Amino acid sequence: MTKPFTEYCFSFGPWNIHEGTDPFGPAVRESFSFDEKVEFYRDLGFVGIQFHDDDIVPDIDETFNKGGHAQLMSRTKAVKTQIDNHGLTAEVVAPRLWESPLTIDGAYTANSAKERQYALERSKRCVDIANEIGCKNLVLWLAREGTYIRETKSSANAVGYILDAINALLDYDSEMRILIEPKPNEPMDMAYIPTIGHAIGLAYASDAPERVGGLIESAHAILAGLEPSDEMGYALYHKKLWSVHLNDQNGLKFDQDKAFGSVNLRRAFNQVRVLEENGYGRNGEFVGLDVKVMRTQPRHISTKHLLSSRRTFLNLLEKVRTFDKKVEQEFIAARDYEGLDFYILQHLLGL
Ligand code: GLO
Ligand code: MG
Repeated sequence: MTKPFTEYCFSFGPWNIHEGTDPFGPAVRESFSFDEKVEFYRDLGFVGIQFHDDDIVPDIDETFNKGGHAQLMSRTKAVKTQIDNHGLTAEVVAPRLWESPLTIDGAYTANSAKERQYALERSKRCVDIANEIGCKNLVLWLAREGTYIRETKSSANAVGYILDAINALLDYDSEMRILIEPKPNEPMDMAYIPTIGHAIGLAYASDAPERVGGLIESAHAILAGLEPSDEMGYALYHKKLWSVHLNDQNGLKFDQDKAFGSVNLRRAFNQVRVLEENGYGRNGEFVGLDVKVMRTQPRHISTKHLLSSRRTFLNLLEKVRTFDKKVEQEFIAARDYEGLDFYILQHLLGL
């Protein structure tokens, strides 16, 4: 008999503990160093780290130009020892392709061939770093693959460029998996891969469909005007939901990354429900959070959003597991969806 599933593993990224900078104002809290952040994970109930390549090797391009591949690997080895010592795992590594002066016009879809080449080389270095840190999941958040005005690029060619990059990475390492994290806008006006359907289309078109999947962030789905739990269900059906970034979003505005469930508890309940009912986590998938703390929060209590998002997930998991399926089925059989609607609200309110 298979063992009942009892424990989800949680992850977050170092950027989720931050200084409060926004487009209109500077930092309001002193930074925590990476060494300090690593100390927080276990205490907050997390075992996985979502990395960017340059979280592991700061100033990655300069380091590579000066010390070459060996320098990247020696720094990565040191971080591997450090996280091992804390009992932590690298869940994913993502090339940060949106900060370099060479990715101003996009990375894989830049109009300049030289810039596209940089994006690919940087991604290959990221694969090397992922391997060295013991991780087989490469996340591609395609931040600048899109346009501010349509006429600057060809959307059809852009899809081809992204696919070429994915194929080149699949070929570069025959074990690495690629997780595409779609987002419809921000920083771009319009992104080329806005939803999980677009991402999964690319996966099937790639040279190794079994190694290309997706990562769904709640806020990104909401910004696309979609229901995050249905986006998750779509990817789960295709066996391509390999990570999630749970958070919340209050309407169609900038990407807020609010604490999970803090805007719409029922929407959060439905995300936990679709994950739990479709076996998410049973093959080692992490419950990732991508949440920002409010700018107002004093530094010494600027990790509460992580603690509370994780607890909200677990509280809602309890709600999913204690939901009376028999009653649910009775309402469905009678087509009494009004009755079911109210029953759910009562359940969520603990009544
Ligand atoms: C931004 C994205 C970003 C990614 C991260 C991982 O909107 O959600 O935070 O998740 O860079 O690649
Ligand atoms: Mg994210």
